[in-house]
Amino acid sequence: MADKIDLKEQPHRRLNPLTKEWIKVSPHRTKRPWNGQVEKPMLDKKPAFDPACYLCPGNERAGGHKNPDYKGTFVFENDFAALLKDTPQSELNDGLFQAKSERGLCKVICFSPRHDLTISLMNLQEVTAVVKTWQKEFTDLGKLDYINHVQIFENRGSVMGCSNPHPHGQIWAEEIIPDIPATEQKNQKEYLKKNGTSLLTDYVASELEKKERIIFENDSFAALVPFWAVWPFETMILPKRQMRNIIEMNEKESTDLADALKRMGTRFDNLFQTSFPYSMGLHQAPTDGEDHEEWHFHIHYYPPLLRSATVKKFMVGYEMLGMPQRDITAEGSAARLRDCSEEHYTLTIGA
Ligand code: H2U
Ligand code: ZN
Repeated sequence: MADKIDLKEQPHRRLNPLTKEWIKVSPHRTKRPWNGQVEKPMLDKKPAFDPACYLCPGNERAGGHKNPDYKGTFVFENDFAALLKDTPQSELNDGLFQAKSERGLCKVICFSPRHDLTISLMNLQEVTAVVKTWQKEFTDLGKLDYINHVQIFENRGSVMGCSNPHPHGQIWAEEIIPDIPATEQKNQKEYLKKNGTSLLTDYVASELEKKERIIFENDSFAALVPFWAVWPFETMILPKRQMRNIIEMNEKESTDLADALKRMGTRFDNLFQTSFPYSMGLHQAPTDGEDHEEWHFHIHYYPPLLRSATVKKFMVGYEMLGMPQRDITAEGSAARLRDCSEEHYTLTIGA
């Protein structure tokens, strides 16, 4: 093998140790200077209450349910749940044709009664209330004997297929551990067995030392672009100390997580001066009654945007058939997000 690889100049691939998948990086293609395409900042004002929104307080949802006049967060069982509690256990076992019934339940969480807010525009106390709601749901759902995994997530923006701008997230709680957290678990277990320490606890500590992919930190959390990021502005929020799930956080850590969520959201919105679309979600230890010493909970953000509020990355062609690829490096993306202000653009340009 020749000299040390030049991650800034040479085409290369990087390993994601959580999934054991590779990402191809072509940094030489970004020699042109960054010209963060100038588009008009998005300043459209939404109403604080929308009579046509099925998530606003007091409004009617599908099936005749009426939302209460809620003041903080509000949780309800999804009227079109993808998983049902009373599915009978059954399976198809016919050679290449395999199927199993799935049991679970789905909930929707309104983050705020205000139709016009997002995590980045809510105050710290309001975002802390979202974190506390996640903790309560994780605790309650995790106790159900047929629930072994609780997936908390937020899907935001019309390009992500989310049609309702009212700030909300979802929870899918189910019997099985879905494939992605199951793979992360397998690799965290293997790492623990080999090294005697937790993969992500070691990872966050060495990123904090290296600094080049860190976006910001507070006392309890670090926000970074992972070395193996696939999406141009993919990020992670990781607790600095090992915690298997969000109910291991103390009061201070819960507020610090809210602080990190708000700051991450604000930097994202400021990057292209738009209400930044993404899918984000928590990965935590399963609620299957096992110890899970290997787990270090974390949040993934997967935003689709590449160069501006309207130019998104498509995973097509070679990527659909071969493997994912990116031009801008994780370090370049981290630098851009690091340069973003933590004052929301709509508040500073007089919207
Ligand atoms: P997204 O917009 O993030 O996809 O989620 C909204 C969820 O709200 C969606 O899963 C549910 C949909 O099933 N929903 C209700 O539970 N009741 C309604 O009246 C409309 C939508
Ligand atoms: Zn609404």
